[in-house]
This record gives sequence, C-alpha cells and structure tokens, in this order.
Amino acid sequence: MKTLPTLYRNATLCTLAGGDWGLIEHGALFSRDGRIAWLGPEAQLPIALAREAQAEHVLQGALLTPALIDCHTHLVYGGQRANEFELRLEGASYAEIAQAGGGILSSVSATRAADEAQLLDAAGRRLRNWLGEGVGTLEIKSGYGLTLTDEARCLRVARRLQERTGLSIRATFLGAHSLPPEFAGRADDYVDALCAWLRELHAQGLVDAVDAFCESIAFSPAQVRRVFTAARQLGLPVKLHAEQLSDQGGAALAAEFSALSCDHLEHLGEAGIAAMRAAGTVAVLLPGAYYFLRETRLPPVAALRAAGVPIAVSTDHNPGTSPGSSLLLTINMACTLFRLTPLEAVRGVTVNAARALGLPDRGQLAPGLRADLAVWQLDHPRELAYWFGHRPCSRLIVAGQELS
Ligand code: DI6
Ligand code: FE
Repeated sequence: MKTLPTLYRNATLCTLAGGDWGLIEHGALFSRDGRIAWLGPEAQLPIALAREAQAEHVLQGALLTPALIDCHTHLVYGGQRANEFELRLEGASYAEIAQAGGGILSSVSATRAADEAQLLDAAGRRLRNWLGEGVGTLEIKSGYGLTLTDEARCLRVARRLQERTGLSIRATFLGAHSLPPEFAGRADDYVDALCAWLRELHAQGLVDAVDAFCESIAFSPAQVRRVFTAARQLGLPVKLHAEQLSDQGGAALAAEFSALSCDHLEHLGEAGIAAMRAAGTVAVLLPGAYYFLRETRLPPVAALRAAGVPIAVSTDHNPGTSPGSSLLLTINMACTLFRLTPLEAVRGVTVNAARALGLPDRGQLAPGLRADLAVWQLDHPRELAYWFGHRPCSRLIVAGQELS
C-alpha cells in the first residue's frame, strides 16, 4: 500500500538501537514508502525532508517507540476453557486435565466445530486488544485443528487477519501440539501425517515457521526431530515449546536446528542454555502462563542473562494456560514475577521479539527499518513496564500506515 512521506515532530524517541533505551529528546522521524528514512534531534532535521513531507504530526513531547511485537500466541481457536480454570482451582493439575481428555483437545473439538467465519470473527475481536496496545506484529500458531483441513483453516484465518487489520501477522504451524484422538496410541503415525500436511500447507503459502510442543504429555525429542527435519527440508525456520513442565532436552535439540526461539523454559538447564547461546536462539519467556498455572519454578533468567542469550517476552495467549490479552500486563509480569528490568522487558517485546520471529527489519527505530511505530502518552519508556490495566497508546503505525 502506498504511504505518504510523513514527518513526526517534537517526539521523545526511544530507538532501542544499541543496548540501551536510545532516547532522543525533541526528536523527529521521517518515513517514506513504509520505511524510516531519517530520525534524530529535530534541530538537525534536513530541510529537504521537511519540504518533502506530505503529512506531519506534532507529538507534543509524546513518546515514540517501535511498535510492539507479540512473538508467541495461539490466537485462533473455538470456545474457551473457564471450566478447566475452575477444576484447577479445585486441585486438578493442567497435566491431569489434559490426560483426562480435556486441555488442548477440548479446544480442538471446539475449533473443529467452528467454521472459518466464526474463527475469524472470534480471533478478530480478541485482536483488537493488541491493536489498542501498540502491537504492530503478532505471531499466531495453529495447533487446535490437528487435521490437514482444520489446520489449514486456522492458518488461513491468520492470513486473513493480516488483510483485515493491517497488522503484520506471522503464521506458525504447530501440528505437533497434541495427539488428536483419531491417532490415539499411534503418535509416530501422527508425526508422519503432520509432516506430509506441512508440505501441503507450505505449498499453499500458509506457513512462515514450524513449532512443536516437546513435553511428556505431548511429543518426544525424537518425534520433534522428525518434524524439524521436515521443516528444514522446506527451508522453514523452527521454534519450540521447550522445558515448560520438565527438562526434556528440547532446547538443545532445537538449537541443533538453529531454532529462532525456545519458549517457556522454566525447567531449562545449563546444557540447554549453552546450546541456545551457541546457536543464537532467543529465549521467549511467557509469564502469563507461569502466572495462570500458578507455577513456582522460575525460568533461569540470571543464567540466560549471564550467557548473553537474547530474552523475549510474549503473552502466549491461548485458552488453556494464558487467556490474557495484554502484552503490556505481560511485560509488567516479566518484571514482577521473573525480575527482568523494565529495559529488558521492553527489549523483549521489540528488538528480541523481532529476532524470535526472524524479522530483522523491525523492533528498533533506525533508518531503513519498517516504519512500525507506537506513540504513547508517557514520559519515559520504563512506564511501559510499570502501569498495568492502563492503555497509554495513542497511535499505532504499521509500515507507515496509521491503524489507530
Ligand atoms: N504450551 C502452552 O502453554 C500452550 N500450548 C503449549 O504447547 C497451552 C495450550 C492449551 O492448553 O490450550
Ligand atoms: Fe504456547
């Protein structure tokens, strides 16, 4: 889409370029063709750019950051699972509910029963919460269909949400989420089937990356290896739900396949950290799931930090373990529950979230990057991690296009 050459003036820029906030007071930013063409102190704005601008926004000192990125969601599903929340409050564990046929499989039934328009409507309604919080890029995983047709429907919904909203949406195939009932007792046959589906879905242009759930209640490292081998043969990047409930050695396996990210990681050990570091794999922390499952085992934040593994933060929005719809609350939780600093948490939903999606063209403010911008009625970016239940985003711009 064509966008006008646009000038944003009198902003407090938070570039996040380099390791710090990258603040520029009394800043200006010029975008052209959906990309950032120039930024810096307004006093240094080249006169030619001021003349070229066809749209101008004077921000009166408001904060201008890169649009936020939610790099791990399961946004497309039918139904909801508030009944399981009640069961867990009465003492049942997440794994027990899953083993009794609830959990992911109850969302699979509801998703299969919904048609594409219903899934699109429900996900579209949820997505407004992200739009209102300055999120410009969002990853959506399949994994509640678990047949070729139902997975295709969910991935198509992800594609259609991008067309409908203007947000940038990445679609991840998570066929290896749970064993569907029709394959009960035949997990290896299911892995064969989903690898064949992956080839078909890829041919339809529906897949940007491949994920799997490596856990005793889901898929073994050997099975995940087969899924990843199929993905890499198609040139697709991989990521993994790893070490959420136990240490399966999933992170080291994912690193072997140069995974973009390993996500959850509460039970991650030293070997996994070393492997992720060597492979440049991002650690995606999901405090919403930790909170909602009332977990007590913290991810090894200090060891990840010491090893220099990039840390991202995401909602993990899903109906079972993280029904929250606020990336801002999630970064607050990353600080309160996981002890990230506000700078680490904000980098976790910008620079490092971009890396977790393999998108080097966003997540910071710098010339040449996409003009994915959020304007906030805040004095300092640390407030993004501080307030909760507060919506200070006043403008969202994606690829130079104003969305709200
Ligand atoms: N880990 C999670 O937290 C979600 N999926 C996964 O592999 C949970 C999905 C659900 O319970 O519906
Ligand atoms: Fe997840």
